[in-house]
Amino acid sequence: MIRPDGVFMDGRSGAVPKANEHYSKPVAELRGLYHDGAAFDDFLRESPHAIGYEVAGYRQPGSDIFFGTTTMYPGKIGDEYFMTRGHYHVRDDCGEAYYTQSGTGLLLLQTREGETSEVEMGPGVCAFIPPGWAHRSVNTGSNPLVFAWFCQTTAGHDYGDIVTRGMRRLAVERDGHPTIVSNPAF
Ligand code: M6P
Ligand code: ZN
Repeated sequence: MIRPDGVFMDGRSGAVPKANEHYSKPVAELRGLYHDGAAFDDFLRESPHAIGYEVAGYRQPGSDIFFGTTTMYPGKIGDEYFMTRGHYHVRDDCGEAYYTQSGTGLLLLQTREGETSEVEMGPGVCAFIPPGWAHRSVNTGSNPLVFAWFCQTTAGHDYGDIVTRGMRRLAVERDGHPTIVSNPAF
């Protein structure tokens, strides 16, 4: 029998002391994701070791659900805000929830059929990601964006389409404000 537990997730730092899965994603590994390749090269020359985001997860073997935090650092590559890679779930019947604890951001979503949507991320807002919708989070603020996520363990990450084509819409800064624009390269 799997035992119940109480898991503290720090809403400011994203720290999860009981997490048993962690990774840090260096910006250097996100080549090709940002629309301005020259700005990406400039950024890496200045900050070759910058971290874009960190993920901590709590998973119990045999359980159907797992959860954790994502901590996204603030920054931009050219005019495009720091973001996660973005993925569909391998299982088309699995959604997810992102409960923002601190910071400000945007969640970009799209379906394989070509629909798009955005959800504003801010403290106390729980984003509902329905099955079938790819999702990418973007930190549009000047502080870390920390959110808790809750997902099925068997959902799986499908990056394929997004790695090769990008997403249909981008979150960029225009006149000092976060703005959603069509991705000219899609
Ligand atoms: C959230 C969850 C994770 C995901 C992470 C980073 O923490 O959805 O499953 O891995 O964001 O997103 P990505 O894998 O798209 O870079
Ligand atoms: Zn997901």
